Amino acid sequence: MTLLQVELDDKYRLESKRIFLSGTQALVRLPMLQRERDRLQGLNTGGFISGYRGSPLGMYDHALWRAKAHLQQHDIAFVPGLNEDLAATAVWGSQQVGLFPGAKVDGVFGIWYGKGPGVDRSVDALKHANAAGTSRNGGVLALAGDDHGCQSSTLAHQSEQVFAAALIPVINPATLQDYLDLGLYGFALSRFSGCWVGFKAISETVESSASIYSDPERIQIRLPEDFEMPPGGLNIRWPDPPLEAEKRLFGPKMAAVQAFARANQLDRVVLDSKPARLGIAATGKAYLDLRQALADLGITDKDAQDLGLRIYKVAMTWPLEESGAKRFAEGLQDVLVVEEKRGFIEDQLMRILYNVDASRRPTVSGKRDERGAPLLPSEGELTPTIVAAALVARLRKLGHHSPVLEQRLARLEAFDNPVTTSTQIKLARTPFFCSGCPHNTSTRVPEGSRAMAGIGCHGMALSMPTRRTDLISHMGAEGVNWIGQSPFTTENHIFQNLGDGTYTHSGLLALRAASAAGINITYKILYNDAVAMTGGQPAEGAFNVAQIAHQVWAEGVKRLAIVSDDPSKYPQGNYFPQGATIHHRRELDAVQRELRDIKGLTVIVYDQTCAAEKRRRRKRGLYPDPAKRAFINELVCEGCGDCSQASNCVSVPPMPVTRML
Ligand SMILES: Cc1ncc(C[n+]2csc(CCOP(=O)(O)OP(=O)(O)O)c2C)c(N)n1
Repeated sequence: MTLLQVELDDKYRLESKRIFLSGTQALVRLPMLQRERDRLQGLNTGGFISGYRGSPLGMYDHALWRAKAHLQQHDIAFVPGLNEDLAATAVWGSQQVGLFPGAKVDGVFGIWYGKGPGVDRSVDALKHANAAGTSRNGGVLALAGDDHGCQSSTLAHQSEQVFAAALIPVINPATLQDYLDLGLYGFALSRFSGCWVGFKAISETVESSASIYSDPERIQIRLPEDFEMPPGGLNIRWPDPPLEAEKRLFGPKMAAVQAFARANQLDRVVLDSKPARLGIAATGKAYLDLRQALADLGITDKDAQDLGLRIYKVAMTWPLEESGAKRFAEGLQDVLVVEEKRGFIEDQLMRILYNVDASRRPTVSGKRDERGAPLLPSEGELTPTIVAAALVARLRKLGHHSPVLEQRLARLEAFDNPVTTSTQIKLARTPFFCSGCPHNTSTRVPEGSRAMAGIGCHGMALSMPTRRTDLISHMGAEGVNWIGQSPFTTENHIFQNLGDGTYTHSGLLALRAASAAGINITYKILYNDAVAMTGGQPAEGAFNVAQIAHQVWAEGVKRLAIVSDDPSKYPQGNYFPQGATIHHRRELDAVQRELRDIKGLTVIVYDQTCAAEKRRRRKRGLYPDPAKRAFINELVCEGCGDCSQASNCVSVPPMPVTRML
């Protein structure tokens, strides 16, 4: 047997039909597939991608940069946004191509991406763009990186309700194959209905890898035959009075979404029984939890049919397609909705079924059962065992008492929640700065002061008692809570940490707000020359320290200090604003003591490159190796641990005394 010729780039070569890739890579492949489909249909389209990084879509930009040549071949432009809402506006712009003469393409399909809080902060842009609509040969997918488990966020996120508030239909894919298939359906839905289409990307899926089929012709898209397109269509136009846009959105655009989902059966019964009595509707990752729960309970498809189960895999979670939902519920006694976070499908299903003849209407449970008792939690994440418990409870309610199922469930639950004894040690693995991280030094505050944290790696100071750093806000509002606190406290002053990535994204405005409000605050702009927490991307525009210094100077700072590990590197002359002073980091404490006593807005720009970035750059020969290295002399070390404390560095542990004796 000859081995297959396999190359790393196969995932982006359209000739390869079965490919192994990660979720992030699938989202890079998707627009290429769309371009290829268009080409096969004689359409000369282009693609436009913009958004802002943040887990679980933290590495999407990296993957897009790496695939640059492939994207270019497919006429796809990637322009990272300065922040999410500006990126959304740029993608809106991609739909405006063709409104005026000069268009070089038949249409531009767009992808917007953002982490959950990025969706939140972009709602104004999303509402405007969705009301305006997409172009006929364009279409937009809005990727929402939702961190359901709050693994890397300040809040757990779910974007469905936000999209629905903007009347943006939502697709919730369960697998990587769904990413490609439903992604293509999503573009088609967007073109047909004139709506943007929300597309969920949660860590479990986007960070997984799979071998999937990728073929531009795999999906056969049907245009609805039972929908009458209004004169003038549903796509973007200009001029477009707001109330007409609203009428179009509420009326025919929403109807078109339903018609498209109906014609293409986006939501499908994937398992049925004759007769069926318990229906389970599930979506996204929760659908996989359900399948795992069935497997863990030892329920095969045949057993499921004997039990009278019907499973409905919902792909478009909003607006829930009504005819399919009614067909699914027909003849059932009971419906269980399995979805992660707040109930979303459940409420819609209740509404859809409410007016169905009461004698033919099943009870619906999900987050709660029919008596209002909690069933599936909204908080945290679901697990197959949690779903298994809900399933067994519903079967019990239908009169199916199976000792075997109960026993299996008890085993699963025991496995999930092992008994803890008092002798067990509870270990928490808290995050910490990398060795050599500038935040080890920069986040110190002088005796008698405290600091507030911001979004970014430096936020880890929150868990370090020596840093006297408490409270955090969302990205771009750093320090602004002090405007509301300071009039009512005897505390005179606060330090506020702000990463250079966040400063560029939105933080400059927070600083302006502090200046306008006249509060006593010292911003510490932590210039580590990287958006470190999301993977070391450059901040958009790549401002250097001097540019930032001039920008904040113009905001009316009362005192500006530049602190660096190497102050000698700056050019002489008017490199920094006239009033700025330059210091070695050894002087940080003294500088902070001075600035905290000055009334109004003061700023320190702390300049030291991210340690992980230095390592990366050194490997590529782009950063000098240090000429000087520090060692602990074991012969004279007394193991007091002072150096460990002072450096705050995880690589500088005290010497064990026994070794020295
Ligand atoms: C609105 C929003 N978008 C994206 C993120 C994801 N995010 C978390 S930390 C971070 C980077 C912060 O970088 P920087 O301010 O430079 O601080 P550093 O990590 O370098 O210390 C980003 C983009 C977020 N939390 N909120």
